[in-house]
Amino acid sequence: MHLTRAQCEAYRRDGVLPLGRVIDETTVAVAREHLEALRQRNLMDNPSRDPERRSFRLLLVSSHDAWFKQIVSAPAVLDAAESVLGPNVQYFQDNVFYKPARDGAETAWHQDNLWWHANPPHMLTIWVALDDVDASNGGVQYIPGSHTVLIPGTQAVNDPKHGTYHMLAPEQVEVRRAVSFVVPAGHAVMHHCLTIHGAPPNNADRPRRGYTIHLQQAGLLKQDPKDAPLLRGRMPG
Ligand SMILES: O=C(O)CCC(=O)C(=O)O
Repeated sequence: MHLTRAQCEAYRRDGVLPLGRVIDETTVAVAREHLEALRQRNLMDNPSRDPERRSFRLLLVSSHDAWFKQIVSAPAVLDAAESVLGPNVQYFQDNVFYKPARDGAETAWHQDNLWWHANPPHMLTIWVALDDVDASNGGVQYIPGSHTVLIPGTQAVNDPKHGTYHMLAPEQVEVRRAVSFVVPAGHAVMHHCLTIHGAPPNNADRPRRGYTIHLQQAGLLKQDPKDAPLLRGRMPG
């Protein structure tokens, strides 16, 4: 189902919108099995800067396991994206952020367009919970209305896989304005590529697995459709 006018307005105003359920419980259960198989294959890295805490990450999940393409193309995912990006929707990436129980690391505050350089910034993320997620197990926090401008970060991160980049230091963020959501497994939250977001550590006794689908208005990043397939509508030009 496409978003209502009120939901579209809320997304345009806040840069973040809870979507409700996007995949059913059976699909969640199978997704967990597939993720575990990927982890057993040692495909996930752990970019945590804290030696005491872990944060398993895998980029381009569906290129390692094509089963995930069915989540990327789930009608509720594409309907939500189409409602705000327009009729032509193209894949960009799908990633997983797996914070284990008790020692899951934080995600520093950042804006996704730091890496994507989308201009105009017509890209978004649909963050799909594969566990019941809330503030206690490291639910993502967002700063509503922060999606108007890219802020140069001051916190250098040396990512073993992706080199050095600068995320936002907490003092650069209006942390007291942060919002987070209760996101049951199979539900999702959508955010704009400039919305400031981050996540606290997972100190709970249950894991926090988030599967992220990153989508663009078709043709925006000039990628080869072999790597970034069109999911709805047509390519421009
Ligand atoms: O799940 C997380 O901790 C990070 C997710 C994220 O950065 C994103 O969805 O863009």
